[in-house]
Amino acid sequence: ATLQRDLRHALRDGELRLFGQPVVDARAQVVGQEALLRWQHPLRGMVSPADFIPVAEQSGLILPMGQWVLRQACAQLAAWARAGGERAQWSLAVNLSPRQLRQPDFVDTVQAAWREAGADPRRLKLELTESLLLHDIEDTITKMEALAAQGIQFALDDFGTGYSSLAYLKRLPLAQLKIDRSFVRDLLEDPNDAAIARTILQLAKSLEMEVVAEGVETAAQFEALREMGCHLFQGYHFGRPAAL
Ligand code: G
Ligand code: G
Ligand code: MN
Ligand code: NA
Repeated sequence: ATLQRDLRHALRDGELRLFGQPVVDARAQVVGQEALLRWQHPLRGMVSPADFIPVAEQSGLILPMGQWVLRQACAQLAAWARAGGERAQWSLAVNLSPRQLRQPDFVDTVQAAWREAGADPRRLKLELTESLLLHDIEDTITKMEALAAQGIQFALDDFGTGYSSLAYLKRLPLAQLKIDRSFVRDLLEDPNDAAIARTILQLAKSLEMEVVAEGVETAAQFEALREMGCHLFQGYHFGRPAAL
């Protein structure tokens, strides 16, 4: 309850921060960032979203908070574009809660965010989790298609841990699957995890989607995934979440 009250203040008093974690290609060159929310609490210190997102979801605060993240991310994209150089080419991925997508005005909200910031929507990625597929799938597809028509790309986060039906996977306008880090962790020791990673890569290839391997912590994991044909990577081996 105090967390919920504090969270309301956090939004009002500007205690939220947007961190970023690099996404790299097969040459380990940075091609973008994933935006990760942080809460700089005056007494508790840096609070992880794992602790406050569930509270925000329950209270509905996730909606104004998610809107803040979207605006902040679009402002960051516009700033990179103005600065020029390699950053101007970077994409920025934003994590969405299923509740945000269920808002009737979600498409308009996202469009307003990139328009008002002057960001290129083709650099904006939206990350969804499979739990989203539990809700009105037709409505979800309609909204995703409207945003995809603006140039925005979608990624399915934590892939392999949820409820994805392959029938739905084919119907969603997804640009990327993100292999959950639980499969990457023991990739070199556990043949089952290696088989899952290979299967996701094959599936993505036939569906013409990109794959991002998450949670890459060692050069050996990077090498193994590259040999499997993975093109995009994220993890502590390349960079930890840091202030954007
Ligand atoms: O950054 P960290 O590992 O602490 O993130 C924990 C979880 O919080 C991850 O599942 C991540 O996707 C989620 N998360 C981070 N930032 C956001 C955000 O802006 N919105 C939502 N809905 N989830 C986020
Ligand atoms: O659920 P999602 O994939 O959005 O979660 C992203 C979070 O995963 C990041 O905020 C970060 O804290 C965590 N993360 C990123 N890279 C690594 C990694 O290499 N190892 C571990 N253990 N966690 C990571
Ligand atoms: Mn994510
Ligand atoms: Na993930």
